[in-house]
Amino acid sequence: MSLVEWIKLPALGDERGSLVVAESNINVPFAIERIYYIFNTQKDTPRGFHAHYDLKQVAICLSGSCRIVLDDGQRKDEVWLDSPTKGLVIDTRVWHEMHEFSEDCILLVLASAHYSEADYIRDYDKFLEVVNG
Ligand code: T46
Repeated sequence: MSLVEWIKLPALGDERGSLVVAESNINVPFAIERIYYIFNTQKDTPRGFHAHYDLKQVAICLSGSCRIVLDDGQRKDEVWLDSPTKGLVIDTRVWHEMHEFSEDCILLVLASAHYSEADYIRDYDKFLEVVNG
């Protein structure tokens, strides 16, 4: 089974432009406690390289594109985030990496909890121990 799960973010459009709605427990599968966004990135400088114990997230590329690697310790998937109408679920205990940011990339992340460094697993061997025992 694929690790890739998208949420529905249809553009409500008219002649004035497009509007997208993300709502807690409606099209976002958790209550949103925090948002953050990443920009001014560099193509050859990847980010991420961690998993979270409890945090659930949805990542949306508002502008530009980047490639996301998802890894649950058994399977690995890769997807391109390249549209403000595509929301990628990053589940708990999934190692994730963001690569190949385009110059204009703005990556918005909706998160299920406030920031806590204690929730990060930043070492890949430790991650494998946590998920595979
Ligand atoms: C994730 C991916 C998709 C804070 O102080 N508060 C925050 O809410 C966040 C998200 C970060 N920070 C600090 C921690 C670091 O000193 O900002 C700095 C950069 O964070 P980090 O190196 O973790 O950034 P990324 O891009 O590797 O990872 C981020 C999120 O941290 C992470 O939860 O899943 O984006």
